[in-house]
Amino acid sequence: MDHLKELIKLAEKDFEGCKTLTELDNAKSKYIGKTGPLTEAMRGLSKLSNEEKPKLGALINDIKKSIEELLNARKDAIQKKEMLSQLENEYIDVTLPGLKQSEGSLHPISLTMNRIEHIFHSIGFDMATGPEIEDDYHNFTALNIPESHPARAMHDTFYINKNHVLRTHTSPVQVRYMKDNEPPLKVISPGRVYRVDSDATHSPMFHQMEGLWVDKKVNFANLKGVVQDFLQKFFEDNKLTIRFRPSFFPFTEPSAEIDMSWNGGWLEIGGCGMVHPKVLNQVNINTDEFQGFAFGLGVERLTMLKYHIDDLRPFFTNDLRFLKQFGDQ
Ligand code: 2U9
Repeated sequence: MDHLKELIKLAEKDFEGCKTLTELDNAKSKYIGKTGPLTEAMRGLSKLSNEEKPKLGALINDIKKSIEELLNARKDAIQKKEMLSQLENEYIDVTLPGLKQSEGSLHPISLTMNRIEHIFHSIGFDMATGPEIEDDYHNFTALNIPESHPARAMHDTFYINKNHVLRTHTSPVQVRYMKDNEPPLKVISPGRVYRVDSDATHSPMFHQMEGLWVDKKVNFANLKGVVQDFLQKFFEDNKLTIRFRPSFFPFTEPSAEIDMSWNGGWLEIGGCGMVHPKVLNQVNINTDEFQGFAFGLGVERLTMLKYHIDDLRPFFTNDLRFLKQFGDQ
């Protein structure tokens, strides 16, 4: 009997040492499991006299009850502790402001391209795109830049192979457009272009937008009107004026650089001219009937002026601190 009473103390000590419910479950089977000492003692009752049987039987039941009480108490304690640590570790401060779902934002160059497309669409221009890998014919020959013409060297071309280049301008898109569409036509071609050039103010990949209007009587005055109208809308400044400075491009004649009024002075912003008759002939447009003008603007340049950015490099380094500033536009 003393031996059985000892079990209560042993179990209490054992249960105290259990840190988890699994440990406690393992400890429990040592005392009140099917092979535990109490079950064994119960089986042994049959060997006892009728007088001893009920006494020992009652004692075994009492011990079992005490051990079960200890077990339940320990179980409660462990569960409480687990709950407290869970509350502590998985604490949520419901008064904290919610985390903002980040939506990303458009790249400033994309914003400018969208603005350009929107403005030209509103004055009746279609938009055309084309391949960035071009053949020699569409990038050069059709634009009155034949083989060995010095302008080819001027363009600092990336060659893919003998006959293919990364387009040095978006003009080949307009060559293709004129082949596929009958005049009159009004089209812009914004897109990536490539030149072997890399320093603080030049990137080997940059963006251009070119415009082309071919009709029976379009002239230099219309060209000036379209470019000025676009720039006024783009910079949201209806006092902005432009001026032309004579220049040379193989694909336009006459040709001019475009300057716009800026901070009390003039700033070069692009080039333009009347499309060279040789270019129109290449795409079977009758130059007795039709003439056209074309212009080209640098998209990075427009973006830098619009958003007051004084360095070209952040456009290409993908630093989120820079890009995030254009989030809500
Ligand atoms: C066709 C015929 C003629 C497009 C033109 C320019 C002048 C020009 C520059 C502006 C800034 C390139 O990105 S930039 O450095 N472009 O100066 N572009 S005339 O003339 C064309 C286009 C297509 C069929």
